[in-house]
Amino acid sequence: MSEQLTIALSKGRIFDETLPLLAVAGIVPAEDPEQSRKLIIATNREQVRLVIVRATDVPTYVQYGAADLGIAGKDVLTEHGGEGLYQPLDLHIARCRMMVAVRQGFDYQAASQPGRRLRVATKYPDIAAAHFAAKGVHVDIIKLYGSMELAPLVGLSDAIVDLVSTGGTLKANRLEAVEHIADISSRLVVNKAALKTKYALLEPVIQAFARAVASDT
Ligand code: PRT
Ligand code: MG
Repeated sequence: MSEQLTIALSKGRIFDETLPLLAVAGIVPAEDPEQSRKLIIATNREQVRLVIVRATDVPTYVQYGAADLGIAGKDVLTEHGGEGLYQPLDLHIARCRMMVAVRQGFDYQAASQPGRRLRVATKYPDIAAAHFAAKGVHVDIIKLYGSMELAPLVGLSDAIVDLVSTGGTLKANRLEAVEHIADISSRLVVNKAALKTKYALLEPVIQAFARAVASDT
């Protein structure tokens, strides 16, 4: 049996922005995951297949070797911890910013003074906790799985820690960004064991991605 290369990707912006990079590596998916219900997608190359998973699950599939490589946001990777993963490349795709945001007019300065406790809703409890700990601000973190923007509007939290790209979602919900935590982009992640055992298959793909990124920046 010939060796297989399995690439973990999430649907949506990461898949869309990865297509041109895959093309440089000579890999073209046989189907569009937005149109198909299939979770395993073949490509033009017999040895290469894609698995379509939730963005937050990409590092887990790669960590356990269910996928040899994958593409995941720095936000997701930081929260996962990166165990078992080699991260050779910043792909500069799916770029956005991790921000603290509050209701427009909310006195964030006063609410984050020493002696106060700030309630923060987020999908990123580790990133949020580390950010406020470094500032010496006491926080209660409320873990959510989506639509963080709603939390301050209905009194669930004082602030949110979330990703901002155009700023349109904050604006539509009368929220404002008050602090920048980190610039975010997506990274190539590779299973550390696969890097050794499947080096001949993996190396050209990693090199092609590196070329595509270099020609784009
Ligand atoms: O959507 P789903 O719940 O399935 O999973 P997901 O949200 O984790 O996946 P997806 O595909 O939406 O995001 C995948 C990755 O894209 C994230 O892990 C980020 O690294 C990156 N990325 C880049 C973003 C954004 N930009 C972004 N704007 N991820 C999410 N957003 C959301 C943000 O959370 C907020 O709700 O878009 C909204 C803000 O957008 P603007 O343009 O209104 O500011
Ligand atoms: Mg999303």
